[in-house]
Amino acid sequence: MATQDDLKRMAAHKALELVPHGEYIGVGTGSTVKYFIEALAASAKDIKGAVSTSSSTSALLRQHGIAEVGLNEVNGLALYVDGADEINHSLQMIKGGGGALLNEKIVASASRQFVCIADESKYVARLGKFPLPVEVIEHARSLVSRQLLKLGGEPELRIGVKTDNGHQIVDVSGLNLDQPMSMEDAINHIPGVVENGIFARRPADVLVLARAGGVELVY
Ligand code: ABF
Repeated sequence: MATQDDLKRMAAHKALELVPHGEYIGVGTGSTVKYFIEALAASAKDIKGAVSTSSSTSALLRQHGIAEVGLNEVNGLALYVDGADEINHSLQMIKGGGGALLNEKIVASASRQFVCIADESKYVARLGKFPLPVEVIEHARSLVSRQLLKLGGEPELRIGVKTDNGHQIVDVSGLNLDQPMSMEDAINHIPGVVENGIFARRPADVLVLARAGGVELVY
């Protein structure tokens, strides 16, 4: 019986087939991405370098001898590989459980192809069971939380967490995400919100989905 970790590893390995030679790629954050970095390091893929999305991913790249480059040093990226907390059948996602949503959305926006790697538990018909991470400026946190309540959410501060960019995160339950693009825009228009974890304006281009029966590419 395949464990969730086995499935994450299967998706990560399959994603290697989509990595072009001789290009810069973006690399996301999380445990599925950790398996991707390990597989990339063990493969013969000769990428030019990787743009990281978090200090934890930078440490993994360093540990595996994969050259890291800054986003300002490249003119766009061929490919971005990252996990998700939830992904729907339109390949729109909730991300940010790992706290790296701002850098992930930045690097995803710079990439020509977004490859999401996930086990079947992340593949959902409707987004929103996973509480939505929202990155906020600390001194505006209460103001933002009141606005999120008006949108139907129940915000909860992620205690003791500061993002790599020095902000706080509130995790918002109970939002209706049936119109994910509208909600993504509405939340980002609240003064004090830095970014939110709805990836609907820039969804994934392909999902590498690992199930017990095997791995499939979903477009
Ligand atoms: C990351 O992937 C985050 O956006 C998301 O929280 C995470 C999923 O983590 P894991 O791969 O560990 O399930 O990009």
